[in-house]
Amino acid sequence: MQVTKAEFKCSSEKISQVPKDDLRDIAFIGRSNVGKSSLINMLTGRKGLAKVSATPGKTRLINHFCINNTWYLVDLPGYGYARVSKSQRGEFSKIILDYVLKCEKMHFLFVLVDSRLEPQAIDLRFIEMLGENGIPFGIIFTKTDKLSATQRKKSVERYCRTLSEQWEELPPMLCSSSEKGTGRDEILSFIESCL
Ligand SMILES: Nc1nc2c(ncn2[C@@H]2O[C@H](COP(=O)(O)OP(=O)(O)OP(=O)(O)O)[C@@H](O)[C@H]2O)c(=O)[nH]1
Ligand SMILES: [Mg+2]
Repeated sequence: MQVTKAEFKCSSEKISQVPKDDLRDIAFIGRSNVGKSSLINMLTGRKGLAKVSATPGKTRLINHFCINNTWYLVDLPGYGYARVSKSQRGEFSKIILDYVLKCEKMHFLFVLVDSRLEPQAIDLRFIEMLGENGIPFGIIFTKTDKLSATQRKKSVERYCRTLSEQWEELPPMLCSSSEKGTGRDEILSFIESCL
């Protein structure tokens, strides 16, 4: 798929505010700082479209970016960083859970994980929650420019082994580097097949 047009549509504090059209959402979630916003910029070829920061917790709202006037890329706040307030039970904020579990626009979710790290407990809990709720998702390994080809392969294999302990069938998995543009064609083709 070619991205011919990418524009910011809106930021929503809650799911009642997301666009009320029938375009479908492809969303990115993952730990704060994993590279969700950077990946949106890389895929759209628009550097400043989604706000990137070296400080975790940059994205706080549900951000819709309209692609080719036909679907949305959605940038979500990260989990695992901001201290959870008393009113927010559990480790995933209400805004994330509402969007992922209740928003009807949500068509497919990519869980981004840092390719350099061993499987993180919080990501595994999030993935388990998706499985229990039948949410369609795939995994994208980010920041692969920081690894050699061998290290990257080992990292993906390690993730597969960990997930195999719980899952009979593994989710789709893709690799990316927003720095180098790696994975762009594969991710866009995958999204095209989803839509
Ligand atoms: N080397 C490298 N750095 C990256 C890559 N993607 C993101 N980064 C860096 O990682 C940091 C976080 O990137 P963001 O895209 O803001 O991460 P995020 O997941 O949107 O973070 P929150 O909005 O805080 O949840 C920034 O300093 C980016 O420059 C990548 O592919 N390679
Ligand atoms: Mg972000």
